[in-house]
Amino acid sequence: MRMFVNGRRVKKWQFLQLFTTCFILSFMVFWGPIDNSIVSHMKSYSYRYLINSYDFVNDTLSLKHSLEQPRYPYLINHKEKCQAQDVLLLLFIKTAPENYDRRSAIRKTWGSEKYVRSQLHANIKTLFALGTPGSLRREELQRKLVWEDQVYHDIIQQDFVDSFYNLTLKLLLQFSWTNTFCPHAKFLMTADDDIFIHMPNLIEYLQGLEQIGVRDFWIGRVHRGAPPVRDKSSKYYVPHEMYQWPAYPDYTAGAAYVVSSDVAAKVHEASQTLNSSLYIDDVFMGLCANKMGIVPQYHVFFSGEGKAPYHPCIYEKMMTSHGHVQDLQDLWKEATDPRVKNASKGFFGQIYCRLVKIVHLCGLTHRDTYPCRAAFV
Ligand SMILES: *[C@@H]1O[C@H](CO)[C@@H](O)[C@H](O)[C@H]1NC(C)=O
Ligand SMILES: *[C@@H]1O[C@H](CO)[C@@H](O)[C@H](O)[C@H]1NC(C)=O
Ligand SMILES: *[C@@H]1O[C@H](CO)[C@@H](O)[C@H](O)[C@H]1NC(C)=O
Ligand SMILES: CC(=O)N[C@H]1CO[C@H](CO)[C@@H](O)[C@@H]1O
Repeated sequence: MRMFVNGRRVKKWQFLQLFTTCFILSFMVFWGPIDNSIVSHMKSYSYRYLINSYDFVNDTLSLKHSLEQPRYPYLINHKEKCQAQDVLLLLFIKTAPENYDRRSAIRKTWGSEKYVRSQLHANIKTLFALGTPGSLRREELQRKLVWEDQVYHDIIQQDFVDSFYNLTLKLLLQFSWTNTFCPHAKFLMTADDDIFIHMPNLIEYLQGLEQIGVRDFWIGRVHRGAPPVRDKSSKYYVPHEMYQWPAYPDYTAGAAYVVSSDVAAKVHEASQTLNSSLYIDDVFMGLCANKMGIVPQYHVFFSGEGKAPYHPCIYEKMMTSHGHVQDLQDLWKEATDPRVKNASKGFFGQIYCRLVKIVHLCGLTHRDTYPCRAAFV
């Protein structure tokens, strides 16, 4: 790039880079000793520029040999799942052995391959990613899982203990399964089992992207310049030895994100070379992508922690919403009803929906779902 810009531009650019670096350094020096969460956010946000543009992170976290990556055998597998088919989307749902009810609700709603085929005219493959039960009722739970799989044929299980601190192993499972058994799926999505996905909206969106042959595609709710949690009492605590910088590279919330097949392949490649002891799976995925030079895109209708407001004007645009267990089936019925589109029809419908979205998304009491700017797209 630089070779093609003229001399004055180069100086200006270099000056800008120097200025930014000084600004960041001064920030780190003056604010360094003060440690509270606002400061650490501001510090990390300024640091983000460095983290995203240099590759010292991958150098430090790289393994000497890729054989060092832990490998766990499959206990339940479906090698044939993707074979000889044009697959638009491979959908991996991260679930725990005891969450039978959640899987059951997902199979009846947004995870249904049959619904997507018959109503949306697309091929998706839905799989549940699992480790082994860690509790006392281990053998009983495992037996139930095997039965469940004999009925639905949609469980992929590896021989590691299913726990929060093993989520990165589950991430490795998903990317390595995709790489081995389903590299031809146009898109890979990974989602939590307490999420709602508006399949009609998502499939329509992905079909549009497939037509233009999108590459380097990675979308979700992006965390920019997020600082590692250094508070030992937090579930997300990460010790300094595990990750030494004040910010993570930009990454998408693990609740739900989508990547194109080329990104899935690159992330898999990188995941074989990085130390996977960092147990926050979405951050680890961000490190892999960062190593391959892939940056995430923010989609305003991928939710964060919170639930989307219940309203037809929202359903018309929503992609994902977080925290749905009891209400999943009702929400599915309501949000995918074809009459939802009527609310925003015509000139007045559009004004009405704009106002509804502003009220729901831009108010002070608004919880963490879609950002205010989602009301204006
Ligand atoms: C992760 O899985 C491995 C392999 O089963 C197990 O030895 C380890 O205890 C698990 N870690 C946690 C924190 O559950
Ligand atoms: C990975 O990093 C951890 C520190 O977080 C370290 O203890 C471990 O030895 C590293 N593993 C490898 C294989 O380098
Ligand atoms: C919504 O629109 C459809 C046509 O798109 C129409 O058949 C239906 O009656 C409308 N429903 C309501 C409640 O207005
Ligand atoms: C050790 C290691 O793999 N370092 C890599 C970090 O990323 C840069 C750019 O992608 C590579 O050139 C290094 O080899």
